[in-house]
Order: sequence, then structure tokens, then C-alpha cells
Amino acid sequence: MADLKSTLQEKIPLWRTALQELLKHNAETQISAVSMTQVIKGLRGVRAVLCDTSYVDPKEGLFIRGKPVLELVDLSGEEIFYLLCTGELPDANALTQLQKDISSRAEVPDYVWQIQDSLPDDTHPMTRLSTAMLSMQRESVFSSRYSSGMRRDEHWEATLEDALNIIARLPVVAAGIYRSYLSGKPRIDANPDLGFSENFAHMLGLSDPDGWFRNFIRQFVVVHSDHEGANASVYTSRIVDSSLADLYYSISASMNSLAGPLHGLANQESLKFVLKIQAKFGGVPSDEVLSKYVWAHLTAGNVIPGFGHAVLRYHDPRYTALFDLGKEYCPDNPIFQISERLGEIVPPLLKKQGKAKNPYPNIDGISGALLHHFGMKELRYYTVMFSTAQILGICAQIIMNRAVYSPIVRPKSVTTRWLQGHVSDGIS
Ligand code: CMX
Repeated sequence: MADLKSTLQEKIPLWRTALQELLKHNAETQISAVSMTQVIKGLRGVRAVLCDTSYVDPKEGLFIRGKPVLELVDLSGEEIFYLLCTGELPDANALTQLQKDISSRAEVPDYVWQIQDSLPDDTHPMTRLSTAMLSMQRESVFSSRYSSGMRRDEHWEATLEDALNIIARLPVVAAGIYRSYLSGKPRIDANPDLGFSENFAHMLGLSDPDGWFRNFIRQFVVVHSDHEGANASVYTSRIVDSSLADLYYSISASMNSLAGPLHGLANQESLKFVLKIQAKFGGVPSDEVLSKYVWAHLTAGNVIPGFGHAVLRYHDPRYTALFDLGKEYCPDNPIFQISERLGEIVPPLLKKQGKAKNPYPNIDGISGALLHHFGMKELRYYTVMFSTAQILGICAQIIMNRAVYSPIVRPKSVTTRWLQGHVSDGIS
């Protein structure tokens, strides 16, 4: 099989033709209607974004390029990136070539660390990550080639260059942030013989005598790598990219969106909730005590972090993957046990409250328990872990967008007055 770039070169004309054909014969075909509720309540369920890298089925959860995520959890970061980009897995040669290419690009410029050193100590790690990404924008191949008059059909190639540089550097930056500003230890250099996930685990520097942490990170990366194109962080990156701002701007923007507590910060918030329970009850409370506590929290108007979802309506297979690892690696850890009990106790309570459309735990309701078990006690760092894995999907989606010439995103907004007029005109 050919390397990543040649495979993309082969496939891109086919993707372009497929979309042109769809438009030629169905330009006015309606695929989704938009209700008043959807306009006022976050466009939930409106089918308006094209994404071929992955699909979230409300019942079965995440499919990456048509394959259920639970069949993919043992893939390396490079394999999942190749799959996201092309729809195929690389053969051994293509994989080795991609790994070598990425590891040859892992040098992070000094100015990135100088900027990091100048930030106040209490800067949130997500702010650090986003700042690092934005500070490297001056290195964008897309941006510099665009200024020199790059042809439109070459946009994806320049984006691929940016993607490979970012995929090489971001784990180094993310792990460096952890070491320097959270655990107060010196940075660990990347090992050129290790791939994306293993290198990230290595550079974080947590004790890993059995290789379990490395295995956990491998699965963590796969399950966080992509989740369709319209979740808040990924869609943010795609909107930014649609103006032909480059991947650095786009990914930095995605990080700012992921940093919200209803989205990627939920892994931090979820573990905070679990630790509060452990401290309050001096360990793992009984189911009865836990139910009362959760119900009081809910009826006081709070959300239960790590539960619910905007698209999923059943169990999240990404939760299942990490939960199963927890069962294997740390069944007796009280933090894991509280998370496990919450996974049982919260859904009936959310159902009883009758608001959440999905009462089940999501990925952010379990990832923190494992990170904590493996020695990462700095909760504020957890969303950085999510973001570092998520760049694989964002890069793949944006390479595709440039390949098929996705135009600038610009839906139409309406005023409240227009909506009122629309209703009173009786038009529906
Ligand atoms: N705890 C309490 N209430 C919840 C809830 C939860 N876990 N999940 C949903 N609800 C509430 C909503 O706040 C909303 O209440 P209002 O009508 O008073 O505004 C109502 O139930 C309906 O919400 P929904 O349609 O089921 O959910 P949304 O699509 O609006 O929001 C999400 C989805 C994820 C933001 C929401 O479930 C939530 O806030 N969960 C907790 C935070 C979380 O875990 N986020 C991570 C999600 C995964 C990710 O993106 O990383």
C-alpha cells in the first residue's frame, strides 16, 4: 500500500467527484428541516455538516470510518490518523514511513517554552496548550504557501504538512506543560523510536512498571481521536479553517471550545465531583447514601459532569472501553469504585428528574478515574489529554475539507422578531 500522501492523492479526486455528482443531481434536495426548538436550543439534531471521518449513532455510539470504535482501541495513533484520513489502515511499510516522518518533525521551537515560562503560574493548562499552538502559527506551511499564491488544489497538501508538524509537536508540548508546570519536574525528550501514543505516555513520565499506562494511553488516544464534525470543539476548528485560516489557528480555537465544562473540561469536573464524594464520606459510600447525595446535587440545579450527551441516547462505547480497562487495572481503587457506582446510580436519578435526554455516563465520566489511578493527580491537566488525542481527528477532517474545497461557513441568523413574525404569519 502507498504512503499517506499518495493514498490521499489517489482518493481525493474520487471524493471531489462524489460530491460534484451529488450536487449535480440533487442540489435542492432537503435533508433536514429546522424547528423553532432547534434554533433556540443549540441546533441539536440539525443535519447540516459533512463529515466522513466518523459517525455517532445515537444508540451504538462512535464509528470511525464505518468501524465500531471498540474494534479499533488497540490501534496506534498513527494507524488511527491514517484510517481517519483515508478510510483504510496502513500496511507495515506505510505505517513505518508515517511514524518516521512524524518523529522527524518533533522538535519544538525554543520560543514556545519561553512564552510558556512567561505565563503566570495559575494559568490553566488548556490556556497554555492553546497559547502554544497559536504561538507556532508563524510556522504554518499553508499560510506561507498561500501568501506566495498556492493553487487551490494544493491546499490539502499544505494542510497535510501542517498536520504532520502539529501531530509531531503537540504531544511534546502537552507533556512538557505537564512536567514543567504541573508536576514541577524537568521535561522528558521524545524518543524517536516510539509512536504518537507511546511517546506521549513516555514524555509524561509517570511510573509504568507493567506497561499498563502506555496501553491505557493508546486506547485513550483512539477513543478521543474523533467524534463527528459538529461537536463544539471540532466544529469550531472547522469554522475557523473555512476562512482559510490555517490549522494552527483552527486547532487553537478548538482547544478554547474544548475547555468549557459542558464539553472537554467535563473530565476534570467529573473527577472533582468524585473526589468530593470520597472526601465527604471518607471512602466509597453505600449506594443509598450516594443516591441521596446525587439527588440533592441535581435538585439544587447542578449538572452531573460526565453524564449525558447531545447526540448519544444510549451507553457510550468510549466509556465502555475505558471502564473495562479500569476493571482490569484498578478494580479496588476507591476513585474507580465511586465512578463505577455513579455509573449505576446516576442514570435512574436523571431519568427520575426527567430532563436529560441521555442519562448514561459519557467518556468524561471515567477517563479521570484512570488518569488519577496512574498517578496523574493534577485534575486541571485532564482536558489537555483529551485535546492532544483529538487533534488526530481535527487534522483529518480539515485535510478533507481543503481537499474537497469546503467553502467558508456562513449559515443565516434570524432575529427574535423575525421568529415572532414567522409564527404569526402562520408560515411553518
Ligand atoms: N446532569 C444534569 N442535567 C443534565 C445532564 C446532566 N449530566 N445532562 C443534561 N441535563 C439537562 C440539561 O442541562 C438540560 O436542562 P435544561 O432544560 O434545564 O437546560 C436538559 O437536561 C436537557 O439536556 P439534553 O438535551 O439532554 O442535553 P444537551 O444536548 O443540551 O447537553 C450535555 C448535552 C453533554 C452538555 C449535557 O448532557 C451536560 O451538561 N452533561 C454534563 C457535562 C458533560 O458531561 N459534558 C461532556 C459531554 C461529552 C463531551 O462533549 O466531551
